[in-house]
Amino acid sequence: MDLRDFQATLDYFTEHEADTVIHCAAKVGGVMANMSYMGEFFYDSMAMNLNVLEAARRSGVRKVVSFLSTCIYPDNVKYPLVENDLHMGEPHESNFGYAYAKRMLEVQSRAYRKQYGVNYVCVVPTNIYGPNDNFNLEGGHVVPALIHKCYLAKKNNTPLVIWGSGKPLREFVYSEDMGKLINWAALDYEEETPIIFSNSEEISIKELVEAVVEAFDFQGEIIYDETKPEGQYRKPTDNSKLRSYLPDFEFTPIKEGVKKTVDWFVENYEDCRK
Ligand code: GFB
Repeated sequence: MDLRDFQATLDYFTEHEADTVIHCAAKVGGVMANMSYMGEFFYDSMAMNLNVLEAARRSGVRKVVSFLSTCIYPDNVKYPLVENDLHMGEPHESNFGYAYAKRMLEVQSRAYRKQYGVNYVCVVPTNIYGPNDNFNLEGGHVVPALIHKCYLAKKNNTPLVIWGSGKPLREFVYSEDMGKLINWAALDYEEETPIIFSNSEEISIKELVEAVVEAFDFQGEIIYDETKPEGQYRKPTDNSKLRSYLPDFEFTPIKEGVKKTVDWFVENYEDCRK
């Protein structure tokens, strides 16, 4: 159903009587999509969040795990980011519509804990990538967009064009690792304060390009188009809270995750989102 429609959402939750809800639904996209559709990113995500948590509450859902993102944290804050910095200033101008809608999801979860005693929690992943991602060249995030671009550049013998200078830094997490962490949170995370899910390992976009190029054995020209948006320069995280719970959790190294995603994309090219 359309989660922007409260009655349809409530009917669905009432009919299915869930015990736990994992709330991943939002209007999502890369830096260009966020900048181009700021109003929709705010309205659609706000509407979905309000409806999902309220329908969950009314239908007796005991636990909701909601997704935030490190990009919703303040742009001017002492790095690395820690969980409690969430409301300590304006987010980056490139995605404030999405960012404030997600911040209000944290506020709604906390308010519902206080009034209704429900165990609604929030997790904060860094940039997620992997199989089943959105490989759209304009609206997708950097990993899927570069994989799609490199596939076409190799096939058509054309240059691989990267947005920006390649200098910005990002932390990436492979989707299957995120799945395992979410399962843990659904079963065992009870705190009011969000928890950051990251490996706290920054790489530059240039290093990411090298991983994609290596995975495709691409030999062609690489062009950096500095007329394209770069978003935040960096958003490094402190994952010591996660490590206090899961000291031995192993994250998939970026080269291995990129290779797996490239293989999945090539195999599913016809049917994947793009
Ligand atoms: O993944 P991305 O769109 O999101 O961009 P953000 C990451 C970096 O990759 C930026 C560069 O510095 C881009 O300039 N980049 C280089 C590219 N080539 C490309 C390309 O072909 N496509 C894209 N998309 N980027 C998002 C937020 O910020 O982070 C969202 O806007 C969301 O709201 C997401 O939260 C996790 O990391 O800049």
